[in-house]
Amino acid sequence: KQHYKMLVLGGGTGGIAMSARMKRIMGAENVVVVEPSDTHYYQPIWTLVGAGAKSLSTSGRSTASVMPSGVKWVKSKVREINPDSNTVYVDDGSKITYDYLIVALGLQLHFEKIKGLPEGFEYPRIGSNYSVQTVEKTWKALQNFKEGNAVFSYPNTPIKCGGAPQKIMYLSDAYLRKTGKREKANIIYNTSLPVIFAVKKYADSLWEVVKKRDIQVNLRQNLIEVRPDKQEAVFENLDKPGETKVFEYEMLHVTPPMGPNAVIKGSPLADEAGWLDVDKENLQHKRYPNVFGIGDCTSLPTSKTGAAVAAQSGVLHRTISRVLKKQKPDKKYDGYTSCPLVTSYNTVILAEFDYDGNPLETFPINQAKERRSMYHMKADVMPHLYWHGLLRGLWGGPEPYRKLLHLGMK
Ligand code: FAD
Ligand code: UQ1
Repeated sequence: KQHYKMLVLGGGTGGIAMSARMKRIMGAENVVVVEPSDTHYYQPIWTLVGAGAKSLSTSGRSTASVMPSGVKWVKSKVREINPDSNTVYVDDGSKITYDYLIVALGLQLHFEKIKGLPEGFEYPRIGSNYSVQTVEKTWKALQNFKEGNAVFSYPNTPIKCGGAPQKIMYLSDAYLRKTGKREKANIIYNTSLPVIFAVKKYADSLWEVVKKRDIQVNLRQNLIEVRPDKQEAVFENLDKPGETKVFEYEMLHVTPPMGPNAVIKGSPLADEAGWLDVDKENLQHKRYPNVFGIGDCTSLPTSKTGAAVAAQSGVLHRTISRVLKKQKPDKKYDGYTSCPLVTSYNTVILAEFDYDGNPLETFPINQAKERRSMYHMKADVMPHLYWHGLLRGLWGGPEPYRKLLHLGMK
């Protein structure tokens, strides 16, 4: 029988960051992490891998190397969570009991909800930056582009990193310009959303970018089928049920539908939609006070990103410290999230905002402008901040720096 004071489910961004922090509070011997994967991926760099600006191998490190030393790693999948008996059942047949539970299981990709996928990825000219298996196919499709439509989709579900479906489009545009093929290309962004970006300040800038680059944006278009043998993508018009449109493509980038982790969805921890039902300010579960959540698996009504996980990790650290001392949580998460909108091989619009969609910018400059400095931050600084800061429980988001940098500015 295995019993731990602190059980962490998932060894992705949130799970590793929190296990490092929990080790600091209670000692490594009291912490266990359940994670089936041998490799831990820094997913944000896949945007640049899909565009040939970074290699896939730079995105992964062994899970063993990111696990805080002394913390127990159970290399298996969680099968069932029973919060009424503080028990988790694992795929290898064992059961683990806990005093406190942190759920960091991420979300699930649903390529299979698009007719013709995932089998369609066996054909060329189609890729997706959203999975390790398909991200290099994006780069192949881009390199093989000769002439025709380059089509980019955005699904009709919540997704992680809401900007990523269009970042690869701007990079593709830049690549085709660099290689002299842009004149033979129609670049088409078909999004399920009624807007180009959820926050108006950045949406205004992005509309300028698409206008300047001659990119076609079609709102409320949802990818429902891929016919890879004919290089056709079928979209439904979400405002006119039953109306579909077929786009021939020379290149297709798919952002798959996403949804809650099935293990959470099938447990008493889920809200109606299947997300982990946590308090939006202190990240404690709404019905089970010894359960906490972080990241993409949660019901937190903000855009799902690693930057959000960073800010959440600082708040959750504080919440759990207080709960362990039988005190009330006091630190509040404001919904901070960030999306470095890569608009070319050397420019980024750095979107940062809170629950209310109000910009919450770290630097005292207008971040809605395309900037080289912010590209450098995304491509070269962020990976270090991730591996050596966030994963070691040392980076709780940029809030202190924002406050410092804005001192005397207002
Ligand atoms: P994850 O890091 O996905 O971890 C979930 C973990 O749970 C995984 O390790 C998985 O193996 C494990 N797991 C799943 N099911 C089980 C189970 N049954 N049992 C045990 N373990 C399980 N964020 C940014 O901040 N900036 C960006 O620029 C950015 N760009 C992105 C671009 C792309 C293409 C993608 C895909 C993501 C991007 N993100 C970005 C988002 C960011 O990577 C995620 O929001 C972040 O990793 C979420 O962390 P998490 O811990 O919630 O989930
Ligand atoms: C961030 O904190 C973070 O986590 C390490 C990211 O994930 C990769 C980000 O993309 C961003 C933009 C931030 C925010 C950090 C700063 C310095 C603005």
